[in-house]
Amino acid sequence: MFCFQCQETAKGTGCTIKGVCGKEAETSKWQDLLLSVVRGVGTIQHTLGENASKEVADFLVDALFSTITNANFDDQSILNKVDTGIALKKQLLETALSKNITLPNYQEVHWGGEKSDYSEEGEREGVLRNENADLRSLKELTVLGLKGIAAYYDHATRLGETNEEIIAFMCKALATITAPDADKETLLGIVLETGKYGVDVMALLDKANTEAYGTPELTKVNIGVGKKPGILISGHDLKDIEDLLIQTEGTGIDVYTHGEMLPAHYYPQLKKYKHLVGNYGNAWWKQKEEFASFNGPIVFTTNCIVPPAKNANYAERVFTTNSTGFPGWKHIATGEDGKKDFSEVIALAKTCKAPQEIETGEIVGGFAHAQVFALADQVVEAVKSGAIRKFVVMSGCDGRMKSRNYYEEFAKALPKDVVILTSGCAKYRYNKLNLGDINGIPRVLDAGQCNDSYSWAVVAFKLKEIFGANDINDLPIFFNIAWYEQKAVIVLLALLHLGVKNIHIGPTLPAFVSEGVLQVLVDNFGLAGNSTVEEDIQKYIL
Ligand code: FSO
Ligand code: SF4
Repeated sequence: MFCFQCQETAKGTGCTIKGVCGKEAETSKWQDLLLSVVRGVGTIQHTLGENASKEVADFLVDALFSTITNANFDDQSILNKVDTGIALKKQLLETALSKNITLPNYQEVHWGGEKSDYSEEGEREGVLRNENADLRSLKELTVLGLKGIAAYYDHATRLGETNEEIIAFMCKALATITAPDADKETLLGIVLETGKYGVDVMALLDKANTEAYGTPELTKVNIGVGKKPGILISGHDLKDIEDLLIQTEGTGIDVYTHGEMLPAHYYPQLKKYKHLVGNYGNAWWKQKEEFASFNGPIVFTTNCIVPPAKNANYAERVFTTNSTGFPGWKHIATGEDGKKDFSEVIALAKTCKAPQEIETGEIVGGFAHAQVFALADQVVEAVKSGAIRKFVVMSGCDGRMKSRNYYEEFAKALPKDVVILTSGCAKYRYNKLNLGDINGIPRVLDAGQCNDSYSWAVVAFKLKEIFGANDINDLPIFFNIAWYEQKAVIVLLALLHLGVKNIHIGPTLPAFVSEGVLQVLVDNFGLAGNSTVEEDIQKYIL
């Protein structure tokens, strides 16, 4: 196997025996196979020059999403997606034949899809099939960005939003990276264009979430526990938590959010449920301990699964939905009506003890763009008077690496007149530190999930307008982003597309960015890694 798509990749270069995330070599091979089918389907669809059918769009989105780090560890689930893709590819090949359309002569297009060849094809179609490091890097940057787009698109679709242009771009990008002779310039172009569709998909999801559940508002979220049994729901899919809240109403079961589901509390149409009682635990990587003490069922709606220890006491209590999966865990499918039936989860919860308390207090969030605009006068006044010196966007991911202490220490060391703008699970490093406020404006403004990084772009453009700045980069905003998986890749590409320069990413630079490509990103966008807390504060804040 060879996988280097996340920040925790082995030795900072690539996992070759087994994933640091727990992904087995066999699973990695099936994911490589699935991605080659995705490239084949995308290329043919693009060559046909027509809009993808719902089946093709659903396949591409689901397949890409399922290969995100920590999303799906279930070989059978991945292989079922391969089967679906091959069946669709055969239909598309027939369409091309009937219309006399000549298809490119790529392996991914013409491979017949015989089951007996799956293994060999999976081996052949790994990341290292591209020998040139820079071309490989650009192709991977594109596909990793597409994975992020797919995840956000999936959530938006679940709330009824679709966008043919995004799907068409996916196919175009897949066709571009499948071409064995694609040159550096073409590939760099497609990487940057991926960022444009990153902005579009985040805007689509923002619209889907706010139209369905209202505009996020300033909210205090309890981090303690109640006395009733609870269900813990993790991940990003707001439709799933809504279904769960409706079905648990009046049952005597409380619902708690975990990890990236915390922002559900900020939406009026979700926070109205009295039995949505709090947020339990921290970012994804602490789940082994926190799921053990939660005592009740856990529902994963997206990636962020950590394989449980062999003797884990919660393995029987975990359920997956959407593109996620884990061998032996129950998967709850989406019904014809787009809803899920959580009755099995609820029945199990009734037999469980209430969660064990691991902390008490509350955290404040809900500062997506509309809420920040509501405070605009206050914010502008504070900037003009000098009460706010600077904003630091510290969006992104949390993770296991010790070096991530940087972010907690950085937050603590910031002068008291600096405001942190956050989103994604990176916030768990500093959202419980009680960093205070500036004239009533909290020093940590949490917009929501990683996709809500979009809010900070909207806010930045609004500030540019208010202050009459020529360039977004002239504003007193420093971008210090933590990354872990591929949704952070699309957030980064989206920011580059919007013209944000001098973004710092850490705790390490991506292994999939080759030296040559890094140089391009440094030269054109001022992309940089972070240094020590002291140095970075000195250089970029003071
Ligand atoms: Fe992932 Fe990062 Fe959204 Fe976290 S991009 S790791 S769980 O911030 O949040 O999905
Ligand atoms: Fe390694 Fe990350 Fe790939 Fe898992 S997702 S195999 S940890 S690079």
